[in-house]
Amino acid sequence: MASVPQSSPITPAPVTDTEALIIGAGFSGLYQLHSLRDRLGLSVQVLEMADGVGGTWYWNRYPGARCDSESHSYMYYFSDALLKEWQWSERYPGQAEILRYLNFVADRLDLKRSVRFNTRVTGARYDEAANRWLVSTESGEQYRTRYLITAVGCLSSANIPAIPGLADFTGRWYHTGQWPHEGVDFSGKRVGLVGTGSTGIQATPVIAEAAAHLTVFQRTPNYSVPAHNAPLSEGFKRYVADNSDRIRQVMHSTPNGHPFIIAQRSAHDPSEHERKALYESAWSIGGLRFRSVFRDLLVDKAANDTASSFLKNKIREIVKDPATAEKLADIDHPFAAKRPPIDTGYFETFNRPNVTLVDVRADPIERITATGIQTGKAHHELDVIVFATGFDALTGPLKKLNLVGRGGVSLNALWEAGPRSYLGLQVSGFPNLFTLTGPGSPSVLVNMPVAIEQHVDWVTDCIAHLRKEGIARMEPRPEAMEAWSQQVQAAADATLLSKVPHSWYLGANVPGKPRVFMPYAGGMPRYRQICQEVAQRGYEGFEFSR
Ligand code: NA7
Repeated sequence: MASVPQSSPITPAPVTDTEALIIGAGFSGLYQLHSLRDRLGLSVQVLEMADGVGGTWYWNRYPGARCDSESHSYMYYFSDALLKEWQWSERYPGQAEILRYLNFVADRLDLKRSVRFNTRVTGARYDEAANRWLVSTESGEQYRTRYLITAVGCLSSANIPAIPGLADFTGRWYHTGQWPHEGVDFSGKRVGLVGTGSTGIQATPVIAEAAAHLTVFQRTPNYSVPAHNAPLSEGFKRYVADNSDRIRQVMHSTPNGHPFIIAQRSAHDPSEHERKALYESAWSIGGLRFRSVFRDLLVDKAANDTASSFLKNKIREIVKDPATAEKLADIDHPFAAKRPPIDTGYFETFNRPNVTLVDVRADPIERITATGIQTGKAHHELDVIVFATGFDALTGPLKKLNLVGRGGVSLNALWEAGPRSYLGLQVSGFPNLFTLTGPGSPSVLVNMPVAIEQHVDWVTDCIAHLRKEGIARMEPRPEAMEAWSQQVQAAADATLLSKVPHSWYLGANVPGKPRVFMPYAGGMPRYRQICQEVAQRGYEGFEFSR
């Protein structure tokens, strides 16, 4: 019999005090750290569960991982010095280059000394009497902070589908958002890839090159526009270096924060012949710019139909087998009403002899077996399964933090019917908690660094204001939060975005998740203006206490 241990005195874990605590060391956490520590002079602790900086770009190392924003817009614009010192190599930055960039910034601004790596936050509770947040970590550390800032990203909680039998699979399986650092050797392997969102569309051509055979399991077919990725010319690099003010100004003026202007014309304006020529030209330029060819593609279904039929015809032109082409082109939602992917040879990949497409909407996956995937009609023998099945977007990463606010109310309980926030920045009942790129802010609908810089600058100015005025506590009034939630819904309803029932913007990709449109679709300039006006009117809608 094991001896009963003598009762030993329980030593409470020492508590580390800090003025601000930031969770996450990706794009937003790093800039927030710099702003609070180096501009306002606060003591700041960042907690990061990875062993390096990078956030999304630390985890998403799957084959073909690349940003869909053009490289010269996917960087910080707050510092001319940083802008001058960095040059991208390609039109779209690959994962490894983005990670190098974020490490460059972190080193250049000496940020890593304020980051505790390999530290997963497991809970944070607001202590009302002390007006402090108590943050605990997986390894039992405790932190006490006045300001708690979540910088956990929007797409960082992997959605691994609960398909029966996964535990029986004798091969290897991976989720694209948790990719092994050493990579995966596909040579000689029969690979199954589940999911045809942006990630699946990026990974398919690269895996097909390496694997013996690739079977793509498609539930919802998707549009895709060629990225036309290429090394940047010296001329373009010079243009970027000489025009950063102009590029910043364009990014700040467009609804999606990208460095291109949306045309003023309607898709109904030109003749059919001219419209086709405009789409052809946009197709040859490629990328997310395709959307900017007409102003009304996201608000007018008939206008959108012209784009979607052009893109479906492109699929039929590219894919040689008519049955496969039909499965790929059988798209049931308006173009760009779900996140529009861009690709490098995606549709062309289905012309390879070693690639098969399985339509799991017509023939659903029933289970995973020891040796593959069983659909209703066939068993697909596989050595490796890749889940490109996306994320529990926006709310998933926040829910994992187990935040408990005033009166012991948990955020997870409060958001059971869907997220509610004021400006996507704060939640009523959670004083001094700021949620960078949180649900209710433009976040994933915008080129992320633009959204992040706006949020961080607003939060930094706000904290400076609280300190200057001697305000101890800030949180939104419940009625301001309710009104903003209605504005978020109204902004989505004014577009085609909220009309797609199977979109992750609505939470539809995660079984049981409430269907609430999460990001603010009113555009970044409008959002920026609203936030500015709120601050100028003495932080209208927020409650302060001393
Ligand atoms: P997405 O866009 O959510 O795509 C996930 C894909 O996986 C999509 O095709 C899903 O089909 C599919 N999926 C999810 N669960 C299943 C199951 N159970 N069976 C079959 N297929 C499934 O995630 P991504 O990683 O591609 O992109 C996320 C964002 O990252 C992207 O938008 C960019 O902003 C960067 P569905 O459409 O739900 O029918």
